[in-house]
Amino acid sequence: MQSTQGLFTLFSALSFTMSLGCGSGHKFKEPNVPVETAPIAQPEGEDAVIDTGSPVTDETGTVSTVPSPALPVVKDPEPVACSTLYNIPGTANPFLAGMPEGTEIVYPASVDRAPLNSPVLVTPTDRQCFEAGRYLYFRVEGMIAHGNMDDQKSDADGLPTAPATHTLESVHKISNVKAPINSLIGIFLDDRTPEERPEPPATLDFNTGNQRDFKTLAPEIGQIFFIGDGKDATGKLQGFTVPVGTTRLYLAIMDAYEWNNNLGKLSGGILWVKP
Ligand SMILES: [Ca+2]
Ligand SMILES: [Ca+2]
Repeated sequence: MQSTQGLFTLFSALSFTMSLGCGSGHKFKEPNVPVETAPIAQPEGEDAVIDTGSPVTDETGTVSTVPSPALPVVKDPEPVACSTLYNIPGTANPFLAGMPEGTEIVYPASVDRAPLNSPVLVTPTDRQCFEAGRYLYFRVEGMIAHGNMDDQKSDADGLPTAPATHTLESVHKISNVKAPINSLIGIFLDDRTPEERPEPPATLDFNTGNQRDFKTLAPEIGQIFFIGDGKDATGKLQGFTVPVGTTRLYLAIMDAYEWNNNLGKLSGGILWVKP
């Protein structure tokens, strides 16, 4: 009988222990794990720190002077294409971005019209590359001329000796911009036409070398920004942050007025670091 009682006591103790762990009212709570918000890697960025084998203290407090084996160098991932190939004619006027066919911008000598002078809408191959906060990069090739003279030609960085701004300033509530003539410029839009926005964003200024030599740039919806050849003075790709609400990206050419007489074209694609 005593051994039966002993077993009963043991069983009761086990049941009590299990009820503490699994009984109702003691639901297991997941620990709060922060969602990883790792920044998107910069292209061609600094390599990971190389282990130089500096002294390491072990659990016993002994300092080891034996060099630890060198860690492999981890390179940041290279950006890859996130759009179909685009072609931007010199006649692409950024102030017609998102505007319907038939829209006109009247300059003293002639008129720019949509869609003939509309900027180029970039089609992403993956919608995720237009997610807010993501960095886009640009691959750009070609030559542009802001008029029909040979000495008006340049690459996508534009003519640094010819700083420009739109003579009509902000149009359709798209911001004005200051940038070298001929340079590649861009504008993010949401689903609204630009005119539905309450105010045009501030005018960004890229007319000095320093102003163009940013590592990253975060333009607003409806705010024209300089892209140039997409690289800084050291040849490194510049990152452009996608603003909240973006559904469209237009690319155009910098001029002061009258895009319809421009020559040449730029081509390329947008890039991203695939998550
Ligand atoms: Ca550049
Ligand atoms: Ca022109």
